[in-house]
Amino acid sequence: MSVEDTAERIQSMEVRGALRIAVTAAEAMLSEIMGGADIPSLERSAGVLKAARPSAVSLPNAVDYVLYLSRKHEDENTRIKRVEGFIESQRKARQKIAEIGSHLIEEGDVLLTHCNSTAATSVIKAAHSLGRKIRVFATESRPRYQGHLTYKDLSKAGVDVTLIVDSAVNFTLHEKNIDKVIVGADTVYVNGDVINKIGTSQVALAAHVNDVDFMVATESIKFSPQSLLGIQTQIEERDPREVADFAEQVFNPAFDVTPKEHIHQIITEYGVIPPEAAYHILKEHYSWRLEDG
Ligand code: RI2
Repeated sequence: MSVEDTAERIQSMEVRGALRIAVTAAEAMLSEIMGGADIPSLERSAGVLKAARPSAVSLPNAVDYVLYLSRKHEDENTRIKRVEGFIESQRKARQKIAEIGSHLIEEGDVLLTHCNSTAATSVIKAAHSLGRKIRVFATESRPRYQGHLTYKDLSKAGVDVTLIVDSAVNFTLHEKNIDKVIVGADTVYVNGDVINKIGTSQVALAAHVNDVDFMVATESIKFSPQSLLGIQTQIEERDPREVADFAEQVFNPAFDVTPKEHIHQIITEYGVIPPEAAYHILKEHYSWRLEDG
């Protein structure tokens, strides 16, 4: 598929979810490399892909890493191998998160999740496949109802899952004795604050008030090197018609920022870290991006 088509599928959310966006964009760049694209044309493709969605840092991280590898390796076969290796490393990171995260889910746990994070659901499914008896409450996640995907995916895996409307979170937390909240991330800042689907910060606030653990499952590719430079990620505002087609004035932000004070743990492929340790992940694994511009 062409770079333009891939960007369009990401923008329209036909391809969505922070990791899937990143991997799909890297695959589009890989096709270009296989077609013999030179560095200037790869740079152009990277620009088109990065503009598709602004709030998931996994997208520029993946695209820029493919560019970095391409500049570093002139030989086409080596380039292809390295980019394929990078894409494979993302699949492995996901497996590792599921395995590590499953240790945090205990027998009898009642969980709540928001939106549709395949990182979060992979943790839940891994715990379920270990035989833990768990229940999950999943928010619908207006306006695009990604929670329906969560419901279908977890049901299919045999997990006991119940759908709730977004505004039922606070009530459900205490009424259903939720033990833990687990969500995904689109971007993790150097200070440990997390950007995720709109409403996540309200879920975290309610969890904080109800003294419920709040966990974020995320690959390190969603950590923001730009935040080391003090640059904030743009919060995407989407088409008002996603919310209502009759209203003249609609504000439709797709994401919000959950402060680190409301996050207990971040589950990454490198282990479970407190949000404050985001700095170390960035320094160790993403300094190439700052060097490369
Ligand atoms: P995974 C999604 O954004 C949600 O905010 C979700 O929590 C996050 O990406 C991470 O998704 P959108 O694409 O990579 O639905 O864990 O706007 O699947």
